[in-house]
Amino acid sequence: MKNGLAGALFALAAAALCGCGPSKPVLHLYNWSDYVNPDAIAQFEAKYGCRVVTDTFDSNESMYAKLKAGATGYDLIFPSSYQVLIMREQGMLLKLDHSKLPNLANIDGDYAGIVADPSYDYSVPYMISSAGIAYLKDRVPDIVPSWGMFTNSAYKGRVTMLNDFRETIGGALKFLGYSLNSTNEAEIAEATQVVIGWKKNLAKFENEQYKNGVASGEFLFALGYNGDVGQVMAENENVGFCLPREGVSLACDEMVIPTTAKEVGLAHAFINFIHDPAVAAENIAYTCYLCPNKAAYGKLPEDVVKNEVIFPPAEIRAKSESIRDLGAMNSLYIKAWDKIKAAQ
Ligand code: N2P
Repeated sequence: MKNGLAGALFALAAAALCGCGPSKPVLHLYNWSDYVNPDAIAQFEAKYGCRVVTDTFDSNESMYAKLKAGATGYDLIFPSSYQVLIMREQGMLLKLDHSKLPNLANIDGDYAGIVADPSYDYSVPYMISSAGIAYLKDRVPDIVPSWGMFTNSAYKGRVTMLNDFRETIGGALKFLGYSLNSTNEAEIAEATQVVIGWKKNLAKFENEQYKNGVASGEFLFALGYNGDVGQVMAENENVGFCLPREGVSLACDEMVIPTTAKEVGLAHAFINFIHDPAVAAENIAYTCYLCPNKAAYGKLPEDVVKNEVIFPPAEIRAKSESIRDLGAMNSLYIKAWDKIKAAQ
């Protein structure tokens, strides 16, 4: 009895010393990198008395492959709309409880055409993104807002494109005047030859290092995601960004709860928190991506509202498309990508 009491006191004292009381719940996110304002995460942790741990992926396909290989332990995942539909179809997603998501009312219905499901049954839009050209202003004075830039051999070996078959082959399809969701074999074959030509000018296909690579001058221009480039531009005025005039991909990355999630309540709380107007406004300003939350727009500083990296001009939007799941026809792109990767 005496020993028991002493032991308990010792344990209490030890806990007080190391600061570890009863352990906090942990919300596990599986997200793209540099995609959430760190202050928002800190605010969420304080509000809900939890910790948020983030694992990152650099393409829908690598995320999906990891889940299919058996990775569990994630409470909230951020796939693009076309990938959401594949995961939903396969029963990988939990139906959302709208009673826990009052902020759904703030979502901007203008993007209903590109989200996976405008009734938000299994997915809630997070950010709209597009891929365009990041470049160094002083080193690429002849920059042209066109996919044709990748054909220019003057910058051979100092250029990168996304290691993402829908984005990069999609760019070649737009360059040729076709849909980036084409399922026409002849069009995809033509686009494959275009990318094989581009590859001769590239240092590599890559999804994350281009940010610092362009800023440091290692790469002179790169196909990259608008917000990531916007974040670099905020620190380095020699970095520019343009959207190819032939049109680009407009992606909506969405928040989904996998059926294997443990912290389902916290995951709902996070989705709702992200669509709080003040949180959404600060998240847009920090990430340079567009959270489609109409209640947030009025809270944005003027320079953010005018930032064309975040809000693409209407004429480009009109020529752009969202990447769609092509079902069995996806294999055409997978085969094309294999051919591109094997080409010298
Ligand atoms: C964030 C990249 C997100 C855009 N680093 C991908 N749709």
